[in-house]
Amino acid sequence: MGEAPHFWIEDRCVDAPRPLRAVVIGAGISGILASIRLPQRVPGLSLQIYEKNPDVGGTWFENRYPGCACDIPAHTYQATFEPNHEWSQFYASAQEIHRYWKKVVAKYNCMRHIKLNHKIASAAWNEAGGKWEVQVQNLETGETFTDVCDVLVSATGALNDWKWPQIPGLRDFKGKLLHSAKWDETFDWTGKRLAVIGNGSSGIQIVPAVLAKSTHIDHYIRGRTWLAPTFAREKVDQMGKGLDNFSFSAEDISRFKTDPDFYEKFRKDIELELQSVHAVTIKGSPEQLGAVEIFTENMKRRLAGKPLLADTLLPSFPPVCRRLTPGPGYLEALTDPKVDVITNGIREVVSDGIITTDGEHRPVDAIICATGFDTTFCPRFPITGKGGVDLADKWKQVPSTYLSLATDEFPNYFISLGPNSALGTGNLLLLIEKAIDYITLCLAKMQRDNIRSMAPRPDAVKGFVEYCDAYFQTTVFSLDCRSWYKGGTSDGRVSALWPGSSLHAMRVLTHPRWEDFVYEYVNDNPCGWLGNGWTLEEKEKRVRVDYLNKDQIDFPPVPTTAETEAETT
Ligand code: N01
Repeated sequence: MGEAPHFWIEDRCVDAPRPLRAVVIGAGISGILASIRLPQRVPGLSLQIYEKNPDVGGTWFENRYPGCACDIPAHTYQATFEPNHEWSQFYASAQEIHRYWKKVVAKYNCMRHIKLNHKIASAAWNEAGGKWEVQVQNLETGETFTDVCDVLVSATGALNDWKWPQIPGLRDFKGKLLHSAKWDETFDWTGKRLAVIGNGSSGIQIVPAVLAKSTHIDHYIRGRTWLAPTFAREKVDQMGKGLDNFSFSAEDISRFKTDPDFYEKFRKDIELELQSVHAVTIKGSPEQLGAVEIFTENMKRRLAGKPLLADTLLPSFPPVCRRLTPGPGYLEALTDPKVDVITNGIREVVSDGIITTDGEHRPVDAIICATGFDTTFCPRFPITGKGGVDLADKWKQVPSTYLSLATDEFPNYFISLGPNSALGTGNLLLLIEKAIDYITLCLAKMQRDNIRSMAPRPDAVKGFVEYCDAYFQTTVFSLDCRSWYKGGTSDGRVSALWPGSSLHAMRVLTHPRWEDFVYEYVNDNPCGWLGNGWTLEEKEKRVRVDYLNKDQIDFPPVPTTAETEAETT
């Protein structure tokens, strides 16, 4: 007698989808897209999305600081399948973006999958059961319960964990203390002296927005930064009288709504421009070297009111090393007599203001910290994978992933906007859509192939980490500038960005390389995917032969006589 067979016939049809339950953490843009795409493409999926906030929208719900807007053109910052014909501004405000995503949620009835005011306390992989056990806290009742699921998707966003800056005495300040990401909307800065700390993308939006009503602004900038010329400048100018201070006129919006060709052309022209600048990220490229000249000229022109400021602001590091923003109105605001740009370091905060390292004391009524987020990718709740390995420990030195989407030792765990997923140039929303698409493909494979668990192979993770490190050496991101791309350091590892262009990411994520994963099968049966020799249609007595429909046959091209003759001569 030979060995006993290592497989057996499963009681399932070959095309019966394996029942799956997925939990998604967060209902920002990633979570909303997951709530649409996962049920669309994964048959019979049981899906639950938990959102800690009382509303959907993530970043665009939470960030309410004055001037908060998207510094990427609105027509390229929307879902591909849900073009908005009503954007009122070239750079849409946070409120308008939030309204857009609320509309998407209503249209696709996403709320049937979303529970608001629910926060994840912990998640642990149960190896024996092949399930995630997720502790969820209902923030309204305080009750905690366990949700058991096959697949866990983290859609918490990379820029969500805001933090106070490490400045001595900050808590001793007796005036109003604010953080850009935790804005107090009752705060009225009319007639107040303000300190704005930080010149990242948030500080750059806040300064011009608070200028008019305040009496004075001390703008503390620790490092220099490049400001980009406006994206699609020609397009903006072509809107002629329509684009006043980046707002579309009623006529423009009416044309967007009634003239589909005009809308499509506008949208694609801007997308094309956004997707055509990757070369500027490469060290020493003509585009990178040219950018220095173009950006310098542009910044000097905008700083004409206080020309000496150019010496204070123009960086020695190359453009794009830190995140680039056009910052409409920012440089112009710095030239206002009401604004002082202070480059001396902050020594301490005292009860009525700020003292810099040169000993100067500047009293203010309010301090606005536009000082950013914790971008170390350390998970905000305990999450343990195979053998109890803790993700926070695993990622302490290097947040290692496979394509930013998953990591070894964490089966059935997927991430949208994980480490090495952000973009220095290009279209981030497209990339989020692609990441969600990739996750749907993985879930569909698990259903089809009767897979209990899948995780990237350790060597695939190692390979991606090494690829990232080698790739970034060719780019300006690895040069000497302090940036959240490098976890807030000047010389650290580039842990936030995708290693390539936005179009490169699209191509990579379109076709999963299934050989880069390890699999375990339901019942440990490696042939379970073959089922019991039946299809569902046969079992349910509803056999169809639609495969003979003309639209389902892949007719091969027939060579023309000329082509045939050319081949034979
Ligand atoms: O944060 P940041 P952010 N003392 O980390 C300074 C996205 N976003 O909130 O450069 C003094 O970029 C710090 O100084 P330095 C976007 O991806 C998008 O502005 O480290 N200063 C820096 O100037 C963006 O990149 C939009 O020397 C201190 C600033 O604070 C990301 O969010 C709009 C300090 C922090 O800059 C983060 O931007 C806004 C200290 N102790 C944001 N600590 C869109 O429009 C920190 N700083 C899409």
